[in-house]
Amino acid sequence: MPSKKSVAPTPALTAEQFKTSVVKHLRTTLGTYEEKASKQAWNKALAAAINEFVFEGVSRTRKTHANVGARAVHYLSLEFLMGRLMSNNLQNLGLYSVAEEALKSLGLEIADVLEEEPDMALGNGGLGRLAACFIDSMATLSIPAVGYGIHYEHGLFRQEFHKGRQVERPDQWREFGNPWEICRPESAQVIKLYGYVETVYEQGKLSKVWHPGRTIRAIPWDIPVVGYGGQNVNVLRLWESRADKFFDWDVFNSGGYVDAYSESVEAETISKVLYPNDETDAGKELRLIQQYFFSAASIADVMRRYKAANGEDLANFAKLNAMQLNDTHPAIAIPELMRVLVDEENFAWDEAWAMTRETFSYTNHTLLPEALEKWSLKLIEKVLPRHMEIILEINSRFLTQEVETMWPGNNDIKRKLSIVEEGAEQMIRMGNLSVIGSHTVNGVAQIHSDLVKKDLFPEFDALWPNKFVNVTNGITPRRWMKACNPRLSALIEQHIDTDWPRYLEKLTGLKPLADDQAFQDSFMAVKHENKVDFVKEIKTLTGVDVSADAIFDVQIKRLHEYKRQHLNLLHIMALYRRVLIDPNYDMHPRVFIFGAKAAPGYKIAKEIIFAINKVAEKINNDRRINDKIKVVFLPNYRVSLAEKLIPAADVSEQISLAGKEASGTGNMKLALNGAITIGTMDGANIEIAEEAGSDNVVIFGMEVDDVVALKNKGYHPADYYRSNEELKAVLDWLEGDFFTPGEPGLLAEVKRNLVESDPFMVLPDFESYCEAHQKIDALYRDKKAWAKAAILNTASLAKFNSDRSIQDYAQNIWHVKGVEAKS
Ligand code: AZC
Repeated sequence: MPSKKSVAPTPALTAEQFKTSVVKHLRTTLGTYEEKASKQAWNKALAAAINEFVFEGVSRTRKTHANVGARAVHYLSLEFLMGRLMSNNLQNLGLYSVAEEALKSLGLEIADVLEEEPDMALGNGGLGRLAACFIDSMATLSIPAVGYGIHYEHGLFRQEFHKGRQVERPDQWREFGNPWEICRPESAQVIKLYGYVETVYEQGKLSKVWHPGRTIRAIPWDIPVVGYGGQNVNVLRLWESRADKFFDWDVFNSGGYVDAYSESVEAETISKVLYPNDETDAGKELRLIQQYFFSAASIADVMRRYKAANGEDLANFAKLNAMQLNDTHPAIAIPELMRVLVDEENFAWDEAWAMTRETFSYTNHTLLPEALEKWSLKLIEKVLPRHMEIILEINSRFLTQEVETMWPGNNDIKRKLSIVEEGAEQMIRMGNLSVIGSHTVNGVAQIHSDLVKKDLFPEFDALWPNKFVNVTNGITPRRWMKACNPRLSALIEQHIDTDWPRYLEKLTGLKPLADDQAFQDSFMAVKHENKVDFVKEIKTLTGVDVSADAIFDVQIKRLHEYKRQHLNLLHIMALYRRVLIDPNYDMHPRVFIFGAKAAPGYKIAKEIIFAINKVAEKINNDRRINDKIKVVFLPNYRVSLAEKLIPAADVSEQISLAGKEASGTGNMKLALNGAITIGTMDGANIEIAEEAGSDNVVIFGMEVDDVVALKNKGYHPADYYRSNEELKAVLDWLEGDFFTPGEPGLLAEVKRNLVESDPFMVLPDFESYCEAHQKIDALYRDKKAWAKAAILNTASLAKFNSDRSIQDYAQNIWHVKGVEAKS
């Protein structure tokens, strides 16, 4: 028998004591009482009871880190897609069962109370969720770290479907307050914007003085991040913008009521909304200001803390502070640190530059050209005049010193590597700025990191051969298994140590059980129970009845052409057509489940959502097919919905065009919970196949080299349309009114897009995708083989623990060590 070690020590607290604390908070913090309290009040009272432990942890961790003076990480990210915090905090504190029992004795189901918490959706998708997993892992590994971001009033929009079309509604996550956050007005910062730069010549020295046109206050809100085991509690510090002066009393008193408010309204706009664009450049002045606002506030905060601990001498600043740029969004932090060091701290340029480069590192999350941010030089000059000068200085030194030395006289290379892109309008390339100003640049899966070097930044790689590294993404097993899949967690704990959420490699202990009939049965019974639960969720959300005996085939991610939800749709239509042609068509019943939000301005993505909804409506109501196929598009896909769906998934759709999905992390969550991947050789799918074994994933489609070859040869989608009878039939189907009775042509745009341009090569992969689905069907019908493959997926996924990713960053990029908080 393995020892039943546990990392999460249950605090010496009985359910009875915890109940007393919850009731005390219900009365004294919430001002209500047991007979009258709503579920929401119970939820807040529970949060307050939990916070007694959480905030002690924050103080304990702060004190330890301040005393030790260890090198700390600052994770700068415009997005943190946190989801709900309560269940995670309970799990990480080891208080979950105590809370469950306490609530039971009060006549409450913990699941209902947890359900009251709104998702904290301060992110769009992969990049934002990755940041959330990473801060969980940093806290768990006791790494002194702060996550820095924006305290958006409205997170990612709430999605509704009206007659099958996506409608966006504002997110209101803080409408009734957020029990987890603390405002820290004592650490507020003042941020400058606009204005002009004055050159001053004093005592033989030139210096620059920025006279801002306006100033904004940045107010920090701290959200505790509880590490697993509860000992170490880091914080996520999110900045809110406020007017520097609340409003102008003189204007107010002379009757200008509205004008008096206008400045504060404008200032507060900065942290009003999260840009809902995923992987596309927003290109808006407000977005640039958001980026600068939080970068500048964060740097000022890091400086303040450094000086409080070490005094005015900044000699050790770069030794003690690492700053990670989560994509190029915070890249303006590079010239900001230069500005602070040179203009405010009087450092010589070269010294300041060495410190800056020693401080920053940058993670690239995508190769899509439209996502590589560029800002017009004129815009930066207007909003941040001093930063524009600094960027030009960085660029000129880089080109005339480093590039010229390596490639003397080569203007083509200079043009390519320059931070300034010449053209009708001069643009600032934030990617180039990030590479030049960082000591290390990483991609997020092996293939992606290789492509970053080979295709995106080959000359930079030649110039600095050791700058580019890979850190494969990961997910926190605390949220994505322990908390979201209690049945599976309980089952595996019968066989391996209970500290697996901390040491995920212990899952390999399940491998010998993959062939064991009894374990297979239990494993699949867990999956079935999870599916039964989710059947109810589907009914509530969509009104559609589905059977838990069908295969649950799941595609959940942002809606983007490169992710190819429409390839999934074409296959569904082909299956439907086969069953219509032959009612005895032999297939195991399948439920296709989609969850995806489209950027509000992304037209074709919204058309794809509409097409899936229309096809779903038709299929779900067609008696002829005998419930063999069901299609559901779950509205408002978000972290908390993913937590319910992932444990119930059989098949994981990871079908991006090879070379386009940098990594993917949903692929890891689904595989860890025992779903079989159907996927292309893209992103982390490749590494999942390596770990789980190629027999236990179903790979199809073109690989990166095939894609390049086809592009070079000249890709003509119409050739594929014409030469495959089934493909032609389903595409033509989109044109008539079969799926939109009485309204022909409503779905025609999806067909036109595919037959006329097909930028992500859906059609060439169609046939091989259909074959892959045949394999899935055959495998599922072989119950033993399926169970074995599913178990081996769960047992083999330890590599994708975000603790491992963070250890890689800590060792190879940040050079930091964990420091366990002590009471
Ligand atoms: C995503 C990538 O598309 C996804 O493949 C990756 O897993 C994730 O980042 C985390 O690294 N990218 C984004 O969400 N956004 C941008 C701008 O790349």
